[in-house]
Amino acid sequence: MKDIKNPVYVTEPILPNMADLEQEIKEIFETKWITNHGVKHDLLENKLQKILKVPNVSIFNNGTIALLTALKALNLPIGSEVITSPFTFPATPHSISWNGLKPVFCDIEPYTMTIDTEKIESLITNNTSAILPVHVYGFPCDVENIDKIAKSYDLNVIYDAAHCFNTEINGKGIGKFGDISMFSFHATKLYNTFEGGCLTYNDHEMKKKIYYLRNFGIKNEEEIVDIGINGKMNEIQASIGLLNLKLFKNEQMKRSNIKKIYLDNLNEIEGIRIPKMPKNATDSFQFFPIVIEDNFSLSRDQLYEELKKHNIFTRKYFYPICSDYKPYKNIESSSVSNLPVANDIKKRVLCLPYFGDLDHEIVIRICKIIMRLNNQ
Ligand code: T4K
Repeated sequence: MKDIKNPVYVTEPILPNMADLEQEIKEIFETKWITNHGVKHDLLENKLQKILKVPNVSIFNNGTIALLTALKALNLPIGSEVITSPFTFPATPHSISWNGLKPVFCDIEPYTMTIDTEKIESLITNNTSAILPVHVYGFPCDVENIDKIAKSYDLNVIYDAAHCFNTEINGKGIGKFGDISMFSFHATKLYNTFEGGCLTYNDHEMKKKIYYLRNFGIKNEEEIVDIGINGKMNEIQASIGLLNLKLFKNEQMKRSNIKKIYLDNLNEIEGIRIPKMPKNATDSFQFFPIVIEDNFSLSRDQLYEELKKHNIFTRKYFYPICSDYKPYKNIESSSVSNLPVANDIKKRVLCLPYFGDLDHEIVIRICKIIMRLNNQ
């Protein structure tokens, strides 16, 4: 089998056409308006509102600051508990902690790897203020059940939707569920503004609150009305965002072709499970995770190392899980007995290279290597 010469990474960003970007930058240089809610910033917010099919969008300099701001905007009592998934990026529980709130980890279900809604209620106490589920890899959480639980216990719901740009559930933008959702526009995401992110929400009243929080709490030159932060997206980021809006659908189409090749070649391999998108949701094509079962010849870690020898750099998203991190490992909900599924999945999951420009020959080669390793 021919070697893969250049390293293949888990993802590659879409990039705007250089000449188009130069034109955008020229306009910015002419006006000298480079940040603080500029023309391109506002245009991007408007366009995203339509694309994401949501009533309100506020864009940010990155997804983590957006998530911090979402929690702040809801005025959750300091010291109260927020139930979340441990199977996520550090930004999720850290945003809870940075707000003076306490993360409480709930186990995940094994198929979509999102929060197990059957296990949420047993974690609710008098001190619970919110649920922060994660649509991990773009697999939607059980939004209906979460909504029911939140209503019956009067809890807020903030979704970490970092992985599901343009996902719809039953034709509805995924950002319409819960009180607030956060999308990330980081370089590693299907749609990027280099760094960036946004919040989406239904309550129009929230727009002003979030606007102030994003800009130091400044209402006008003489009034500071809230304890805000600097979460503003600058005009270069916004320009990249506007240009990448023209590219992400094509990227999704290219990734869907790559997904087909992976499915055709990996479906038959014993010991490899490929999680499926629920029928009522569209795929964002963010990641391509596989789950290594006991009857595969190698462990996930062995497979990861073997693929590296072939210049294929997969990622163990998400290993370790958040309940393993130093700041969280001693909290009660981090016990392995509370999180059996997350602790099992963290040892089995592997995200394969997945981006539009990935050569189809290389995808086939990756599959063949995996097949050969299983038959050794
Ligand atoms: N919630 C969830 C569930 C998240 O997954 C994330 C971010 C957030 C919240 C927070 O959103 P942001 O504040 O980031 O907007 C990456 C990203 O840094 C992070 O944004 C992302 N999740 C996470 C899943 O992945 P690393 O440390 O794995 O990235 P890195 O630098 O190792 O890059 C991975 C691969 O991507 C590289 O091997 C090659 C490729 N890459 C990366 C960069 C940065 C490029 O081709 N170009 C690039 O510029 O965290």
